[in-house]
Amino acid sequence: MGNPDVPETMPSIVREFETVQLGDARLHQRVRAVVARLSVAPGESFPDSLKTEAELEGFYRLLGNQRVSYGALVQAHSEQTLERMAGHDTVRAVHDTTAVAFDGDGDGARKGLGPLNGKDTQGFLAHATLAVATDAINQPLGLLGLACWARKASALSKSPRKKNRTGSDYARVTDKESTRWLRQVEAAEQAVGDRTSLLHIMDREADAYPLLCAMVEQGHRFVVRMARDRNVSELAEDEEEALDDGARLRLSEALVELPIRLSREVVLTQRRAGPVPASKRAHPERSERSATLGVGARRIALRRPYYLPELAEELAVNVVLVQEIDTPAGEEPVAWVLATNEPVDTPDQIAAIVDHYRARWLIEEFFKALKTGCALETRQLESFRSLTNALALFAPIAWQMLLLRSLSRLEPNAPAERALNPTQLKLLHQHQPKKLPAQGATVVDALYAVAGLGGHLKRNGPPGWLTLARGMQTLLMLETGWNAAVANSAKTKGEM
Ligand SMILES: [Mn+2]
Repeated sequence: MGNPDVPETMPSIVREFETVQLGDARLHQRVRAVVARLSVAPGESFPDSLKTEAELEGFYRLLGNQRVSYGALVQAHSEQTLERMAGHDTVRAVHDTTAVAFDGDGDGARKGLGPLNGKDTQGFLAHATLAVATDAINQPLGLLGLACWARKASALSKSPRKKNRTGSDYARVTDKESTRWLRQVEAAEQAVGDRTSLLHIMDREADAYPLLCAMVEQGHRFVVRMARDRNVSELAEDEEEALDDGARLRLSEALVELPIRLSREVVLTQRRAGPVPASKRAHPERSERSATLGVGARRIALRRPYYLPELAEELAVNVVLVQEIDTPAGEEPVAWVLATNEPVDTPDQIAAIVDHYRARWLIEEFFKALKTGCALETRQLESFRSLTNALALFAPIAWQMLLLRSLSRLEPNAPAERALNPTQLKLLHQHQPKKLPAQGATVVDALYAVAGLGGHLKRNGPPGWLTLARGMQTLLMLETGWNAAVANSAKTKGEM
């Protein structure tokens, strides 16, 4: 029934941890018990969702345990992600970094955290790789990787020395954050092997010559948004070699008067301004609007920066220019320059590049689900180890909420059975009969019914992560109770 790519029911979170490897049977048992409890209450604080003192005590001990690491916890979830990728020819690996921030004052410094880009905040950075299907609904399949780190206090970019640093100075730094992109690309490729072809999607942070070079050389497929107006060369007609001097120019010059090969109508989502001026420039505030995008593409050679003499002198890539046409007054026009090693010969191929990049928003949503829905940033945990362990435990729960919302947005008329299991639908119908009819309910009905359980009012527009998480919590509690009751009655009656 339905699309074979989409699971018939929401999978059980507990399954994500069945394969967790911590080298200690009692720890395994503990992790599974904790996850079973947390999936019932993703938006609650720990003390509310873990009822007894002993459980709470044990939970903090678990998260701070030297033998529990977020890597091992995420590994188990990633193995399930790999299984969900079966049967997909190409899966996007969407990479991005998010800052997990905590107020610097109040509870005092947490162990192992570092400065972030805001004032009075401490925290850590999480770099995630989310698998996203190339099907009609961009189904999120789960995490393929997660890396967390805290900056050292000296890394704060306020010092004039760092501000005036040149490209060649930076090239000599060996442990810079940008190397995480390639490390995670290689880790994902290795984990996936040849069962599926990965296509790596990255935003402007990933516009680094060494990374692009490595992906081209190793044959890893990518679509990366470019941040810099690089030096480029025209390529000779028949060969992958740049023409001699004289043909050198800036990328922006090479894209002037690029013929528009296709145009697309898209809805641009609302975006709120970022917390600091720098991010306001990079991500200006905007309200939701529909836009016409004109798209052109060409092949060109990127020139190696002078401070990286050990790398290839030039790098042939395809460049796709996406530009908004007739932008309304007062709005910043959309303009993306995407670099890719995917073909751009036909309008369909060019359109595919735009679709791949637009699927990137799912990782932003995943981070929102993780941080807002699971109320991660307010949890009272005291160290880098316990906070990153909590993040890893919540990752599959956030993924599950993302799956429900993605289905509702992108295939609103799909039957509700595609997003929720039969028990959940039965219970939702009992508790929200007007929102979820017994027959013919859609995934949108299911979304509003779940959000309704979380206190959401339809006149307030689409539900946010918080109400959705609260509704999901109630539904999972109802389901757990229902399952317990069924198991109990089966026992007494000696049947089923
Ligand atoms: Mn980013």
